[in-house]
Amino acid sequence: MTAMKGQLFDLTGRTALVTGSSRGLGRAMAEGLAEAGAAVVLNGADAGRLREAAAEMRTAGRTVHEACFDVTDEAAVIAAFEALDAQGIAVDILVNNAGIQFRRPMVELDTADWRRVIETNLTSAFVIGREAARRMIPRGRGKIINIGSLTSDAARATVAPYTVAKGGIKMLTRAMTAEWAPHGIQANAIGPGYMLTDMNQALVDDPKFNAWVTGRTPSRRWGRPEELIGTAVFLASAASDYVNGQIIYVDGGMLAVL
Ligand code: GCO
Repeated sequence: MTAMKGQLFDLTGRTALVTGSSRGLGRAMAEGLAEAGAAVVLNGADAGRLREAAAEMRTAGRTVHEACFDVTDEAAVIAAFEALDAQGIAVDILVNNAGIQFRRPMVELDTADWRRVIETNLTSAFVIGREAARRMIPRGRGKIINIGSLTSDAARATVAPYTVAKGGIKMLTRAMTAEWAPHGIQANAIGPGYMLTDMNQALVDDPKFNAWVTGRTPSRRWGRPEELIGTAVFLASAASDYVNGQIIYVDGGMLAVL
């Protein structure tokens, strides 16, 4: 049903599962989706950190559920969805955000580390996307937002598994569109630029890399996690009902300019 004009970005009555949302980009997006009216299911593998984040959001008046699982543990993912089913909690919006970084030149990279990054950053998005879609398809609607990266489109030395995984996220998003758009599901991606997160703290603290990011980015600065919220709410809402298979870069213009 087409939303009335004033309700295009309103997420009231919807529930969003955001993986890796105890902190960083996932936490910022969970806060933003809640601000737009959604109930949120916070996810993390660390029970203490998850509980703390949920308590902070509840104190702010948000409707928050907790789903503690490691995104690479398929059995735990399936059990988490079954637990949500049992509580009558339907995931209307899925944000596949969880991810790790591992910086090492390929000639020094152990295959086990390669596999760990691919499993966490790409395969988990397939598994969790599949579990969400199995429940969205009968409802005839759903929103899936996969979190890519600048490296979905451009490579940087020493982050090969991350780059390959994020390139895969872009194409997985299109594969989801190919199979699930006919069922009323919109699958899109967000490509964050260099954002101020714990994962990037080592880069921020490196004067040379920091100077490269601020010089190479047309906006001449790092991005802030909360700067993803507008795009996340857009892709989670009725405003994007005819947007499918896209990746929207929130990168200060870095990918657009040589
Ligand atoms: C790196 C960074 C990047 C950013 C982001 C850029 O080592 O280059 O971790 O991968 O995190 O993905 O879009």
